[in-house]
Amino acid sequence: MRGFFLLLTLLFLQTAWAQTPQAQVMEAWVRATVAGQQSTGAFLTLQSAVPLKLVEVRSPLAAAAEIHEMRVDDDGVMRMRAVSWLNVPAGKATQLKPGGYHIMLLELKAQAKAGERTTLTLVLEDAARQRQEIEVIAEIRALNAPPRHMPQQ
Ligand SMILES: [Cu+2]
Repeated sequence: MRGFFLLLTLLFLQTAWAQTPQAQVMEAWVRATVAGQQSTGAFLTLQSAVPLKLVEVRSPLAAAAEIHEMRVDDDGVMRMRAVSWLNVPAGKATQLKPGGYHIMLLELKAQAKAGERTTLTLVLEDAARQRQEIEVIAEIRALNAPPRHMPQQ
């Protein structure tokens, strides 16, 4: 009986926590890799009622992760480079997608196989520098799989 009440209390706490999210994460996915590949991209859409910064990402799939931007260099070549954070403006969707901002999973611990799942933990910071962590499940999709919301040809 005592254990039962403890369980109820834990469930209640978890619900209370889940009801006060500042940010929502949608459409999280990770690009599948071939054997031996060291890194891959992770993509998602973030939406928040208040301005936030995405400051850190972790995944059990990778020993390290970075936030990357795509930028055309002086020589006209598009390159990606790490940034310290990504602004998530209030009230509009911030998309991380192939060819744009993305999460780079580095030093992969295993092959990312299409159809499997992994988790991404996002660390977000608000204007008062309070941090929150959001854990999402990300589907691993084939190398050439189009995003789900794109029309199929
Ligand atoms: Cu990258």
